[in-house]
Amino acid sequence: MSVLQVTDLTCEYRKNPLGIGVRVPRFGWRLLSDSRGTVQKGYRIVVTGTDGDFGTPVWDSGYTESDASIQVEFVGTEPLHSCTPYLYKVKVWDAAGRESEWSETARFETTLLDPSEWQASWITPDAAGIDPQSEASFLLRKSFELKSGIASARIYATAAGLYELFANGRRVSDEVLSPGWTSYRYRLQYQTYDVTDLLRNGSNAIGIHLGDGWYRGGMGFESRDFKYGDRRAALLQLHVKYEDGTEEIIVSDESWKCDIGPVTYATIYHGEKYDARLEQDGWSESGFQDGSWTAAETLDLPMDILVPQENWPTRVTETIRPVSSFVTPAGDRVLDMGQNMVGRVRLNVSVPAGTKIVLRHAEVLDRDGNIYFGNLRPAKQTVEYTAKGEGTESYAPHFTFMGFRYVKVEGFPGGGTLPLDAFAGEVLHSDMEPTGSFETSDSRVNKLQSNIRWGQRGNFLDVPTDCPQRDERLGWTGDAQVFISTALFNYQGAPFFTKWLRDLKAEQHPNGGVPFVIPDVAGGDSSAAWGDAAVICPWTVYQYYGDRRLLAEQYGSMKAWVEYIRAQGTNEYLWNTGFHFGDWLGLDAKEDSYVGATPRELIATAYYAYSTRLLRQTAEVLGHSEDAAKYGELHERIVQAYREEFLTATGRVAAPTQTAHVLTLMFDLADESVRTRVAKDLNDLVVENGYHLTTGFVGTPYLCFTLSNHGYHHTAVRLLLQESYPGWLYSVSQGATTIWEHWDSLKPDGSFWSDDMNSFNHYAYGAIGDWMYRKVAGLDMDPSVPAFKRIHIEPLFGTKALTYAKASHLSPYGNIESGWRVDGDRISVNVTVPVNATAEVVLRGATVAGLKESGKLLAEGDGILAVTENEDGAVLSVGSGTYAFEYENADLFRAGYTENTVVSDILNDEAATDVLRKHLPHLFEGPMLKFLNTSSLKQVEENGMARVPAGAMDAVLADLAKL
Ligand code: RAM
Repeated sequence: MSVLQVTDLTCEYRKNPLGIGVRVPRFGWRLLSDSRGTVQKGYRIVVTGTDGDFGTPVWDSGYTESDASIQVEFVGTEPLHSCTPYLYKVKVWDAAGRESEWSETARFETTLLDPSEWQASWITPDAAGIDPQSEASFLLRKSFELKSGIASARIYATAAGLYELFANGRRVSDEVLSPGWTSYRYRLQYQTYDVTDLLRNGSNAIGIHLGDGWYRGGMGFESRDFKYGDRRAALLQLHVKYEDGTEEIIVSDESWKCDIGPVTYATIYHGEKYDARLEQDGWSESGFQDGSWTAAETLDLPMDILVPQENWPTRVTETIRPVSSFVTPAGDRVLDMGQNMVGRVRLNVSVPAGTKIVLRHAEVLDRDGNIYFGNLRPAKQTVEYTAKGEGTESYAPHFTFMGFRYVKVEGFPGGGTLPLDAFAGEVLHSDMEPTGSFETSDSRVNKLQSNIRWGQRGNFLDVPTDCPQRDERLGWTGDAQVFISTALFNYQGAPFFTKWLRDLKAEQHPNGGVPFVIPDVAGGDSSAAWGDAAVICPWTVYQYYGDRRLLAEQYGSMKAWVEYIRAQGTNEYLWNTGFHFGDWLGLDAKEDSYVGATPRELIATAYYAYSTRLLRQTAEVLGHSEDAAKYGELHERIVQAYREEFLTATGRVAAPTQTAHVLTLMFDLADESVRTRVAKDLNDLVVENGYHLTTGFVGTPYLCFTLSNHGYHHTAVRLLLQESYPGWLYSVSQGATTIWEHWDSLKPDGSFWSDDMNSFNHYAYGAIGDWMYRKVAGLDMDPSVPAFKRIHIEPLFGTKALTYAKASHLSPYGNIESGWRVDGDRISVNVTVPVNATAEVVLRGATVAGLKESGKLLAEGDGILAVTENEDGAVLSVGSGTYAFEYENADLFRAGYTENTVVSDILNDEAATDVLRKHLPHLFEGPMLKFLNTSSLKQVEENGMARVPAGAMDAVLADLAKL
């Protein structure tokens, strides 16, 4: 029997979600098939109410001829009700005429679809009883009676602050740092919890533990101390449904009782103090005596900002043990987690009452081996725990998080090294599904990939932040924009960016300008390459997930940003006014400057062109044809203005920087006739710099792409593999476990970049990951068809330095794999294409006649839809399935030296240097090579001073060709 199976049902990207807040949810599923080339021809989806009777559905699509298996919108015969569970199932037919079984039944549940359904009030301790300005956490509780026959119970809750929820003495959920961080002035998420199993008939109690968090803890660098509000508060509504069909609703109101909690201090930047002696046993249980507690008072906080949870919740996603403990030269007792991580340390201790254990978190040790706090700026990230002295106590901070690898421990009984089993690192971040893997034959590159992922984990704690440790941890738009594409390869990020982009839209200025950070706690106006996040991020989410709805939602915001730029200055086609961060942290910056040498107006205009192009494409996708034409024309004029201002007619880029060349090529700003020249100039800039980059935040993400796209993939790979400063592997060689903010955060001599801005966990330069997936492993998308429905596989191979690379990406349609290996002259390429997708596979250097698949000579059929050959190699169109291609090509992995190769390039390669030395030994005597360093071999031959004997250069070239 053949297999065609429907799996992985999702509703709004989630499996069996609670708390669906939209009236038209979108469904998706994946398909399994035991034969190649399977495409869905039609589907049927049936959604039914709680009775589970699919015979009386709220929506039965019937057989629907369509290949859509993602983003399928609900079109029920009746609207969805609030707070109601629904069941659904799917079956499909494929083009070969097969019909699948029904999928397993999945469920989703709606939340409060109408804001008027909120009956609860915002509550906080009565100011007469508890000082609202107290730094201590608050406990809020309510006990109540329930009848027997509870069928289901849900809590909808949130806080102005951070909260932990308890029912009858138990934590209701493993989610932490709820309700997360949004632009609270406009939007505040509430959470939905299933508490059916925690409640019982008779007496019950609910407790809320309330802290300040992002809301009131003071955010922003340079002591901005930004607070959203003056008083914390909680909001809760419990819906209990009984088997007899009745319902009871319990809400937060003045009947609640309040007290001070055991957290005596907590803020995001500075850490937490906790006194376990202040714990009150049973405080969230019904029998607890709360007679001495203070009443709650209601606060008039807005209700119209409430939105159901949009992002993945934050959770402990991994627990790591310290790898060692040691005493530093300064005498500190320090733990090494072995990994720069973000989260918290859990203590498991048995110590006398009143023992105070202090944990101070830091990222690095200085060159003397002492723990280094300098780069944290004012952020203390210190945790103080005072024990109650009753057996083993387990504690981890409640309302904060730290970015650290090392922990200085004070007050721990005994001396010398610390018992490792008393400490565990709890890694916290938005609990996104991992969707990517990347590996090569070079373990240093694999470490880089690991560092990129850790950088993402640490800085995707509900908001895409620049860094997780110093007094910043902010949603810098530029950083998010450069990294989003890499991020979406590695993790499922649609809900994460949907939430953040809605915040961006909410906080966009009336003139279309975009604040530097979202949520905006820093003020500041718009900068090129930062504000462009408004356009680039929704477009990227659309490309990865086909999320047209997000694109439609953000369209106004995208357009407002482009119109904002257009309104700047006096020339509507150039952006040459205002403040810009420029090529932030570029290495060609002037002494004592953060801003790289590439002119800011060049960057601003290049991004203006790029955003306008994406806006035009968005208008096309959304069917706004007038806008598409309008922005198409605007784009052309910007490109024209760019050429006039920043390019000579013969293709010289006005600014001789790597970044200027990169943007010119990546955003298609040069006329075709001069592109080759721009690319060659860029390659020369890199080669002349000894295969080192000089790019900052703006140029770095695209540097290798532009080289690879224009025939210099060899150079790109050598940049990747460059171990000496500056380059990606420099930090790896220095033992980094995350990506650094500066190429030389830690200098070769062991000293640090200045304390004023030096993060060891900054994902921006991790943007290289995108290129690693697409160009090194060759796993790419066809940009004209979103969500990887049409895949593009084209490994570029590169140099002999890498002998294999492989990547996978779990796309909406299923897992994609692309991997290659070279063994002598034999090249094998393995490809997996998910069902209902197709791929174009370009096998560089292959001929159709010499190509085998799974051991057999290539022929159309069995998934292989079409085969052609061009100057690059064999080009195949394939359907779903797994393919093992094999061919031989002796030249592909040659270093590719020619008479145009520059001497410095030869000198960077030991084997090539030997060739030159063998045939032209005299060049190595005296300073001759210093004269010839930037000359090509041809120029050397022509240079009389070099005294190259007749025929010698031919011998050099012949030998080089063998490398
Ligand atoms: C710093 C951070 C951040 C960057 C801004 C401009 O605060 O490095 O990453 O985007 O500056």
